[in-house]
Amino acid sequence: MIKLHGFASSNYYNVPKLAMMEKGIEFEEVLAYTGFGPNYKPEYLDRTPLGKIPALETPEGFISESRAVLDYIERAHPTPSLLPNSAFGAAKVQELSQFIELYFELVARRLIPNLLLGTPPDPATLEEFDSKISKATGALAKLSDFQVFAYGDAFTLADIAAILNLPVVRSVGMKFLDRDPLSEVPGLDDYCQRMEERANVQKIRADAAADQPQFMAHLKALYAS
Ligand SMILES: N[C@@H](CCC(=O)N[C@@H](CS)C(=O)NCC(=O)O)C(=O)O
Repeated sequence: MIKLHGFASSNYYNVPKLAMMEKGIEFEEVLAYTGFGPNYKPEYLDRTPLGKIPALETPEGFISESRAVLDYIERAHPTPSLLPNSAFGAAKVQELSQFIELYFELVARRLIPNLLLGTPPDPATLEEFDSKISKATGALAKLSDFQVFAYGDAFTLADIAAILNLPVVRSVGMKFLDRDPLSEVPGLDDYCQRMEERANVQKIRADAAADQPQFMAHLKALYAS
């Protein structure tokens, strides 16, 4: 059986997890936190070379990088597909997914340590977050109107990217700028509400909430040693 290594409060871990749940693939979850090295599961560096979560264990070996993991899942288990049939549609879904990851998630990620630890962010980093997110927010409406799904008339990888990566942008904005930087995106609030009603998304959220205390305890123990 396929094994997914990582932890439930990681958004990147949840990308292949949600994809496999939506496809009805059976898989085993193997708990592994970040911080692989001399003090914690050093063997993982042979499985996920930069020590990133997630890693997918397949009968042929390990795959890291969520984008590659998704590609494997889609090819190994083509139905139900999480990509439109047409070449153009599939590319548009990948375009939107990559847009969200590069211009939202990776920008917000720099402030996640502040969010987790409750420390004040570096003012220059916060200013950069504000200006980059406001530019990306204006552009997002050109890629999706967020009517029904993020792209087209079915649930796709673009929905997975949106559901799992946009909330952290909101959390960073609310915490450090006192406003939701995504509130102006037409259709997005209703779309997010609809997506949160999906059973698999609710399971992802519940698992993430349940993992949070253990993840924080892991970080404390790892970085205190
Ligand atoms: N590009 C990677 C990013 C994965 C990533 O950054 N995962 C986080 C957990 S949410 C992580 O492993 N952080 C620890 C680190 O970067 O050393 C992917 O798409 O899988």
